[in-house]
Amino acid sequence: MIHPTTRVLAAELPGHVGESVEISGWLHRRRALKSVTFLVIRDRSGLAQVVATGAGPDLPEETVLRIRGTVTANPQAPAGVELTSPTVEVLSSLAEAPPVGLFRPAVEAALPVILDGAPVTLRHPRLSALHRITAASVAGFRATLDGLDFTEIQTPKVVSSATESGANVFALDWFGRPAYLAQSPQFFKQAMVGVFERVYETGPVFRAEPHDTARHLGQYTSLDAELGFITDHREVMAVLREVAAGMVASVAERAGAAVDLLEVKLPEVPAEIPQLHFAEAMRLLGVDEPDLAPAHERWLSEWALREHGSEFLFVVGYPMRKRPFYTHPEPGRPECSNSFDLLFRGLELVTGGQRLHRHEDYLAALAARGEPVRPYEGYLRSFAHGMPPHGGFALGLERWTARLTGTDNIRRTTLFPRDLHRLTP
Ligand code: AMO
Repeated sequence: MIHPTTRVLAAELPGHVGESVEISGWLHRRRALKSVTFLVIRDRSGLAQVVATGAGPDLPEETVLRIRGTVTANPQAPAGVELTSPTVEVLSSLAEAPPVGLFRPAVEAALPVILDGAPVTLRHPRLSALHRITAASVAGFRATLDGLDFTEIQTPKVVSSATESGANVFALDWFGRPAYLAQSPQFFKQAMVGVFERVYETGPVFRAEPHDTARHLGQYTSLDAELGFITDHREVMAVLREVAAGMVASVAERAGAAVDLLEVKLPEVPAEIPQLHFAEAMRLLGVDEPDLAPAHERWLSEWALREHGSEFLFVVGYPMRKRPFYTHPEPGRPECSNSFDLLFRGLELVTGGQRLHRHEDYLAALAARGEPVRPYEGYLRSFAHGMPPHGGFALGLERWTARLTGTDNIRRTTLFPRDLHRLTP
């Protein structure tokens, strides 16, 4: 049973004018004027203003307090109310001052200072707002797929073979046997199509990514979906369109205050997201490469906005040689694949496509790449026992929030980033 609490949240104060109430939170800001002292208290719902006569308690910011006082209307106060005649109780005092002024409207500290001090710096309303948007996005991902009859799964993060490519795996010792941190839930989500037809997973994945860029992490959160009985990759793209729209709607609904605080301009997700074949993209870009460079992604996003008024663009038909072995080729054009990337505001956000589904096609694909079958035996069992045509996608959560909010580096949309240089806090 939840014990009844007398605590009132900052955001609830306007409903309690004239009453004596108790609030609790962190001392966000203390400002002593000649005859009054203002204490701004921060809790999970927002900020509350407390006015004490005289000097008031002399406490450093971030002290944890419980305050009883009278809710008094004051048009000049935030939300039109403040707490007067307060009695202040210290729940926890500080051993150390915060590394940045959490009460300042903007966070001016450099990124390493913010990341080093994450347990404290993330308390800044502008920084926590990013993560509230992330939480609302995940809720939207789940709600959309639940609505489409998908089943949520959880799969191992320690695996016996690489799932994406051999190069960027973290190796570890698993009771004396070689093992790897999972680069994706790819094999498991495909196998579970054989059980549930439609599955999704949200969880950490690991890439031993040697790139020191603003869009790569060693650990990130992958939002994965996979579905069976498709005609081809276009059905997967249609599901992804619903997911993107559901995530945007959920952010508007569940994280409205964060959206307002950060002045986020939420995108329109077109009923049909425009798409471009990889070969056509190369022609437009005037280059001939096996993959899109970051500058190409930015250029193509601008093109989509200009030509189609869309902040989202599907690029389809990537060359098979640049896609993993499980990728389904494009019928009649075997050098291209039934796969896609979704670009959003200049960045690759999602990869997906149709997969091979026949056992013999997997054996042929591995042989063609000179890969042994043995490490994939567990994976291949699904196909030996009958799998429908299927496909799916994975969306990088930190990239999503970064592009949604116009944040320059995905380390800012990660609570505790893990990269080439960072293993703490
Ligand atoms: P892929 O490897 O393209 O596809 O990854 C999918 C999406 O994950 C994000 N991403 C990253 N984000 C942060 N740091 C990284 N190092 C990083 N690497 C990738 C990107 C990318 O679009 N199994 C396939 C998906 C599928 O086909 O279902 C896969 O993992 O947003």
